[in-house]
Amino acid sequence: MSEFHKKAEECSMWTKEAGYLIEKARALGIPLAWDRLEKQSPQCNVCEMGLSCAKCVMGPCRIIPGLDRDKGVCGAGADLTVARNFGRFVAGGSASHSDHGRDLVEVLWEIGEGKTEAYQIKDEEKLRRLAEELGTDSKGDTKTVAKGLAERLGADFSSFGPGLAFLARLPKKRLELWDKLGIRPRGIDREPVEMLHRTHMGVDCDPVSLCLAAARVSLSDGWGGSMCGTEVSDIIFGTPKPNKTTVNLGVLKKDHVNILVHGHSPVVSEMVLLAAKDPSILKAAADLGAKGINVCGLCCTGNELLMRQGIPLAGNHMMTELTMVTGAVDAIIADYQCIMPALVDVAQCFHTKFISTSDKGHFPGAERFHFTPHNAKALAEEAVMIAVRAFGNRDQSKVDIPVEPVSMLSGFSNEAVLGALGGTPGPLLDAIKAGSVRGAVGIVGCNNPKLRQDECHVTLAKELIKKDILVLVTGCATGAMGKAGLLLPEAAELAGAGLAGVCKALGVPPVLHVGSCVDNSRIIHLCAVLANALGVDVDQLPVAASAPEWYSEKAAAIGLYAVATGITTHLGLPPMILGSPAITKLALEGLNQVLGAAFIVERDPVKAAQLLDKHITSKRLALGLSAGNGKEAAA
Ligand code: XCC
Ligand code: SF4
Repeated sequence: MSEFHKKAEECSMWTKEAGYLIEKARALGIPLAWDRLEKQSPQCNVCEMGLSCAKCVMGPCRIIPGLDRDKGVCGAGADLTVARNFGRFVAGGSASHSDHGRDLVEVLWEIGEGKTEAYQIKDEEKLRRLAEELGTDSKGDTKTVAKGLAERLGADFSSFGPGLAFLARLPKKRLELWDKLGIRPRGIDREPVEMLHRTHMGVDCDPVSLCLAAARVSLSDGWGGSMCGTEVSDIIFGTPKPNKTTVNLGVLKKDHVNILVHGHSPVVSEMVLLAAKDPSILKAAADLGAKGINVCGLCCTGNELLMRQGIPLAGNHMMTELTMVTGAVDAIIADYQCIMPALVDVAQCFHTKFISTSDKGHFPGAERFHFTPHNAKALAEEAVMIAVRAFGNRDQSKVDIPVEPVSMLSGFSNEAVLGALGGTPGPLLDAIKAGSVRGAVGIVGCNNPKLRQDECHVTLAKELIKKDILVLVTGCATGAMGKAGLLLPEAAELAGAGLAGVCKALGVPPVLHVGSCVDNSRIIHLCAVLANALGVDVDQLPVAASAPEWYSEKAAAIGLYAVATGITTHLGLPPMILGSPAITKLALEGLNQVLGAAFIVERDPVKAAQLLDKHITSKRLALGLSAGNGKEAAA
């Protein structure tokens, strides 16, 4: 047994390469997230329950009913404290996605104004199609159409616009329900700001009202900011088409300059990719002995490049620190979100340069650039040159890339999926009706060091496809599925007979990669398309969502907008709401009566798959369809 395999075997981590690199980091005295988690443990139980509050300086308060501390100084009890905390948590996630979406709309506007040369319209057809859908000029010259569309979407961020443009995609019944509940989102910026206001001491003191407001905030993200992010990114950088690429740490190349792009925005990473093809920069790399410049992705900006350009994915959230422990990473170029501040410290233990690119995301100790649509090209070239020079300082004797890359397919935009089916949702609906595809589950999101890395993602997906449930995957779940080989057509072998047959006929995997975190908007859009085609509301579809290893505020926003859209959502870990039995009950049961969907919390992925299967079966039966997958007898 090789040294690598021995160490990996001994290690308790899920992925072998992670185990190996964690050991290596420990030997070098470099602390990682798992070590810091250990030092933080046991974590504060009051915070975990959502019962601590530091929203004013009469506090901080800990609400501990059993200990005769049932109210904060202001008089807020457990339910209100949990609701206020959860509202702000969701507002944080929504604001992050939506501010990212805004960046794309701004670039589109700059293109329309003729103010940037660096960015162009790659998908003119989608530009015009969207302009027509949203009722802006779709016939003029490209710039006019781009400007008109950008201004229409820009108006959705304010409070005085005509109302969120993409809401027209929803079934009428869902919009009527939102109006009845008062949760139709009004402005993309307005909703999170209003949540900050509502949760100030002495504003909204009704926990249920706050929970409904949180749902409205999340909808401004899913049907607003995130959808802008996805649709406009497609217009500027191209709508994804199926492409073959690779995933895993093994995508790093010992004889190349290795650049990892990290964060979320394609605005920067697409420019880095272009700069890495510049002949003069390639020559500079060759002069230092490099065979080329290898740009790979991390996290969601990695997913963006994977979807559109087939750029290999080096890893997901919990792999980000470890990439540098290979000694092979020359630079990490990062924009915003999910970039652990620890990365700068780890980089300093190696020759790796850490470069930050967003004016919103400062990382002390990093080389700091401020990318704008005007300087993007020049700055990307400068950043890539920093990586090239770092390659010159790399100690090749210390390079240690412990695994080989794994092949995968990416690029399953809704356009690509429906296009492959002849342009209409009909064939997909037929497969669902026939029971060969019994339903679909979107597995989204992060890793969390509290869980065995990737295990929940992979186990859940395998269990679901076995039951003829198609899986759509986004964000950091992608790295997990890819490494496990589930993003290849051959994985159809692991699926039930019905799903396997469909996958083989179409040559697609049973787990389809549909993009980054903001691209969960593709999933809710597809659900709306299917519901409209069937003439039902979204909550009647045999679909569900799952975030088995989630960690971030954004994941909470995604989960909530999925539920508010009518899609029951599984979470591997509970949000910090357990301190309020009333709100917990609302989340797990009550929402079913209100929205036709609710949360399921289950840490064990096998049990979670059973619960999701049960949910899908009940939706099928309610639609008058067979349970499918040989379940008729049981049903
Ligand atoms: Fe972040 Fe989007 Fe989560 Fe990954 S998956 S850890 S949010 S990068 Ni969206
Ligand atoms: Fe305490 Fe109320 Fe202030 Fe929160 S808002 S810190 S519960 S006094």
